[in-house]
Amino acid sequence: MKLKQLVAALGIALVASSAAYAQDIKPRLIRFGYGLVENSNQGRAVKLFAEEVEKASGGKMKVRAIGAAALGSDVQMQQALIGGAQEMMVGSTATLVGITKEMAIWDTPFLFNNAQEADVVLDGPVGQKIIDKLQEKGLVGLVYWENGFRNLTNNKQPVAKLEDLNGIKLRVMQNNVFLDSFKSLGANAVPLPFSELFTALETKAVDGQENPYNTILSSKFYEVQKYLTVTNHVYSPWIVLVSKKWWDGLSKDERDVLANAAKKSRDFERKDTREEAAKALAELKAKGMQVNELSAAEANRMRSKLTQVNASIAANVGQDLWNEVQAAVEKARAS
Ligand code: TK8
Repeated sequence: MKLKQLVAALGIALVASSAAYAQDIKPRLIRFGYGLVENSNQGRAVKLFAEEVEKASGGKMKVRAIGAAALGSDVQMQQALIGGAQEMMVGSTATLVGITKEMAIWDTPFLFNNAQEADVVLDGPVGQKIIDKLQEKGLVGLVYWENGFRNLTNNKQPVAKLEDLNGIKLRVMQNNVFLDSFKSLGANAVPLPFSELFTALETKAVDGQENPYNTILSSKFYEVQKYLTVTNHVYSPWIVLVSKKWWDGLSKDERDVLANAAKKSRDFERKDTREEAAKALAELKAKGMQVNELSAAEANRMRSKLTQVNASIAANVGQDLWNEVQAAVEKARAS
């Protein structure tokens, strides 16, 4: 490097670092809780978020990532955020419905045909509108991540037709839409936090559950579940949340650091999740799971049963919001 270039490079470095220095950022410790294990799509994205926050804050803001529900279930962590005892978390929108009823819109069976539609709608105006509803409850939502399309597993028998679900004790998320949906299919639906699920399957307290391939793999459900039925019955988002109590005390620069890192983590997470999902089914088969697809006729029977919950979702979230989401999906589908 010539001297002139060196001087120029040093100058740029100096300007860049003084810009970082001028930022209004204090030392902060962020306890970030999540439900899955570290070696999962969720764990990897939390790690990336932590790295981005540290980098952008010049090491002042530190994220302590705490997985495997060590800080509690989704519902317990939400309460800790509201009370200000924990700063951040990521979890299913479905477990938030008790706090913000509008979140139930994302539980609509077969709302999205593919992940691209989900991205457009979740990241668009109506997705933001629903995120904004969290504020009055003491939560700030930053971004939606992909949990994914949910599929059914159980340990009793292959589910090839609707009647095969009769009497199967099926764990569902703590959410009335899921409870009603699976009751209407004839299953004996039992709400349980995710943190208790593996043990419940292992001890046969429940026979089955439903989650995306990624989770069935990372949570090792294949060790305690024999049958997997490809149902893709709903697309589940995750949402990255911040305690509003804590957020209100942050500077604009600090909030920007978190918001930018959250967007980076979202893009990373969706890509990672989709790559993993594309390989996960083959891996689950290799681990010994018996996988079946539904015939078109049976898939339709299940679909028409499941979509019977639509009217009650619309009533709960409000007809206007329901219509707005439907319109956004149609627009995304047409584009
Ligand atoms: C993880 C949960 C999980 C969800 C569930 O905390 O409970 O089945 O799919 O991802 O949010």
